[in-house]
Amino acid sequence: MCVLTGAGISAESGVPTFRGDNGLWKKFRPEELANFEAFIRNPELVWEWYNYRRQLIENVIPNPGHVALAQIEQMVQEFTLVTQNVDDLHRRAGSKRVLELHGNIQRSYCVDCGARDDRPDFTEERKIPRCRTCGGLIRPDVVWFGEMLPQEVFEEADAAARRCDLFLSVGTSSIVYPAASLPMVAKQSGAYVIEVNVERTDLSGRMDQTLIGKAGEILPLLAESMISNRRVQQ
Ligand code: BV8
Ligand code: ZN
Repeated sequence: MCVLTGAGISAESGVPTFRGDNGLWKKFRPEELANFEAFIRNPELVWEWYNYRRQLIENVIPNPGHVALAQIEQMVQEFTLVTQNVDDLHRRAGSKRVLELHGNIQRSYCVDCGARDDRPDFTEERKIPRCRTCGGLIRPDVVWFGEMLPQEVFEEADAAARRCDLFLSVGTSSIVYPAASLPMVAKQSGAYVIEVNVERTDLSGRMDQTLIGKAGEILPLLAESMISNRRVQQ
């Protein structure tokens, strides 16, 4: 079983999605913020946006959708969780193994020497954190548009999609590639592909099933039915 999640699974925790009505991209467009050139051009603005999101994420908790996936991980032998989210909520919900395709907002590194710098906040350094080793610019450890995904992580996600028999695509608009290629990679490899979303997406027509509803409501039902199934088998 392989599950791909997007911003929609964190929506019920209070984390705005990217493209929804109150979406993160509403105020700014991805091109203005989530790319390296924008960062070099205006590091203050980009850090302002990431600090805002870090603070927001610090004050939210995982929701029943995250918890359900952590429960399902315990019950399914071959289970791989792949996320596009950078909010760390799957790990905080108890998921043991999370493939983070787009990095993690809690981590940062130096653009010059690559040194990790996971200080919780950089307020003491005004707005632009500098590397303590070489004085280079510190950036969030997330994958921006035009940047390669962490190669091993994506290869592991791709392999999991190819070998699974059930693929869930949860809370993603299926717009951003190469993450959005995974559901069809799974389908072409013979998996049954189910989408969980509050609305249809570009890929809905190619899914085996689209369950319209909130991840925080649908995933706990799936987990409960798996738990009661196990009780019946014992
Ligand atoms: C790449 C991290 C190879 C940062 C993000 C030109 C040059 C280079 C590449 C491209 C190019 N043109 C296009 C591309 C490819 C590009 C791309 O896909 N662009 C799109 C916009 C067309 N991809 C890339 O650049 C990737 N790299 O291709 O490298 C390469 C390299 C060089 C040259 C050529 C090729 C890198 C992409 C990663 C970008 N980083 N985030 C950060 O977070 O700040 S993307 C961002 O979008 C997030 O990661 C997010 O996860 C992701 C996808 O969005 P979603 O998660 O789906 O969120 P969204 O708001 O869109 O949707 C939420 C969904 O949830 C909705 O459907 C909603 O209905 C639903 N929902 C809401 N509530 C609920 C719910 N569902 C269930 N329950 C609910 N309660
Ligand atoms: Zn450095």
